[in-house]
Amino acid sequence: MSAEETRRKGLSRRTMLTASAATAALAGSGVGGALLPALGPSKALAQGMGHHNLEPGELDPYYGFWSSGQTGELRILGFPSMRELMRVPVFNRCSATGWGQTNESLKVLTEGLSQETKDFLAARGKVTYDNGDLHHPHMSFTDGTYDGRYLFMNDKANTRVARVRCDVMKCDKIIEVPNAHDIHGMRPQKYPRTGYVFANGEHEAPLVNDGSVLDDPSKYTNIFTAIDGDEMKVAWQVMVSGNLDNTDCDYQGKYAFSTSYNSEMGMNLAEMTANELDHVVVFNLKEIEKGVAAGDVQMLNGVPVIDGRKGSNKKYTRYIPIPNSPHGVNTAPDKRHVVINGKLSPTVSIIDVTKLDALFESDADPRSAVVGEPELGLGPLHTAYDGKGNAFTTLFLDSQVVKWNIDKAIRKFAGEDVDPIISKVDVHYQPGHNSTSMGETAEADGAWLISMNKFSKDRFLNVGPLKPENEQVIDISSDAMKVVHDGPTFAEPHDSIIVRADIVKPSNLWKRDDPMFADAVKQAAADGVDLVSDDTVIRDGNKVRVYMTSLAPQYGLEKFTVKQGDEVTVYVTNLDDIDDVTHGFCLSNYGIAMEIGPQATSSVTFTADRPGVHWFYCQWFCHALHMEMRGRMLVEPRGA
Ligand code: K7E
Ligand code: CUA
Repeated sequence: MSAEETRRKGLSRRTMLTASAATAALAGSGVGGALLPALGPSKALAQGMGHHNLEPGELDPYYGFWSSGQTGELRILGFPSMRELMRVPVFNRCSATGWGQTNESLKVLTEGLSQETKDFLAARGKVTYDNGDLHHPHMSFTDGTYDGRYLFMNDKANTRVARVRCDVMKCDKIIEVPNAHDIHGMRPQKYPRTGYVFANGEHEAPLVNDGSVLDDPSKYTNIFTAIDGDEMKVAWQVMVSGNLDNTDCDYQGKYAFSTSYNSEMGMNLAEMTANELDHVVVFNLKEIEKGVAAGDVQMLNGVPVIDGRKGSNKKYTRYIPIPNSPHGVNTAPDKRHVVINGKLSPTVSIIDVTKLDALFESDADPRSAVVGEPELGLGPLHTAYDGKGNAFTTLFLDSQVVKWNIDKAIRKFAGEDVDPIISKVDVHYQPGHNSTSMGETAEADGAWLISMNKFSKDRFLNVGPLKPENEQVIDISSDAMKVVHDGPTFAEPHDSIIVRADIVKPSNLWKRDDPMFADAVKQAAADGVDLVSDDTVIRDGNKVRVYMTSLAPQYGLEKFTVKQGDEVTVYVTNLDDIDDVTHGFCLSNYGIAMEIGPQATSSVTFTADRPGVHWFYCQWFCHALHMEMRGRMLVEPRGA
């Protein structure tokens, strides 16, 4: 270790805050730096020893995949350092990358929309939505743990589900889910693999929502959807009673679960919270598949819809009464227990999945599957796990995270005099989701917890009436949970997953045969153009296709000429094959900008309706002569 590194360690305020008191005292005297190397920062991190801060140049042991709520993007963090590594635009419009403007992104954003939605948007001069509400990012599973293939995420605002490819960390599919309203809870199947992506329609509405039924809630229904995550197509849907909040599934590949905070099917707050008991819906996947195969469905917007409503008396669903307005549902890494978080009830309810067969096979009392119901505190919303038999539940109203033991809670429920609560820690303030490292998989490692708090109030410098949220990293390697980091963040990270870094293996370069720009390759071939060697302009009536390469610090064309009113498509192929050399194409005063990754092709189409000289330039810093990376679009005036 160099003298400089030793000094940094010794003086680091965070080291002092997070190391043991003895080490901190020594650090203050300048000796701590000598002690710390024995642990080694990376080793300490992997062991959850409280060293969430990294030295410059060190890599995190985990990826964090973060939602951004109403911002509509996916965020990638290094964890536990909480350094934001990347933003992946999904449901939002992105100025930097051109997401929502390039032909490649517009294809992803539009191909999964229904004709009705396309018509609705077209009447507003749009081709896609430009907002989204992304709550729940989750990775695909194989055999009960993350497999590094895909990330799936919901859009509550416009009833969509999206997929991000983990090899390039770009969104490659977005589908609108028909018949459902406002996708909220969403989880991938854990076993044997994903497989299905389960998606909850949160809000109830008439099944055929064409205006023939309006203010008659007795005719409203809710829809649970299973999406084929490989094809990104809806496999089947189930009509259910009560609205649907969050969802999860078991490790057997047999059941999925959805919480319902409004079993009353109420339309206003008083009606929605009237009952002491709401429910969790249990979906029997095999029976539903059989029912679909046997044709016990109605086809609606091209999707088989099965009736699983209360009293439909079929084998598809069971309703387990749960107190009161349950919110999160989280399956434990013990592969057996599922925790339903009470929200308005101070309890969580523990379901034992081995007791579910009896519900379907012998019509046992649905409550017989509940094996524990510990009272934890006020406002339990979401639960995470350490893989050692303990659970961590956020208490929204108490502004706390409570650590409790699953086995003790079950024993208490059976009449034993034990206290399942191990410890509580204050968080700042009002936590929603929490996540543990690998905690929603069978490989939960018990190192770290993140508490995603809805309010930061006084924790940071005041930035005006709109304040950041606050995410707090908590060391859970010992029973006394320790908050080691405050992380201010913009709207609004509901949910996150923390994935061991070795599982995620993104590429450094694009492959020339990537499906993302296959249409550009096809069009070039039709024009007799080789994207990697040709710089040329093809005129096709009033359509003009400009093919241009980019190699730092130059475009293949220093200028191109079109006529006013032409529909112009500019294809830029980035020939650089060095890591991290991304180019841009920004056409000034035309509102156009896009990213072109190394070895990728990106394209954008626009009407050249402003005559004159228009500069285009590279807006992604790529070279010492980046400023010089520019060219001109010459637009001949109409009639010239
Ligand atoms: Cu609790 Cu949308 Cu996951 Cu937010 S939901 S907190
Ligand atoms: Cu190319 Cu900047």
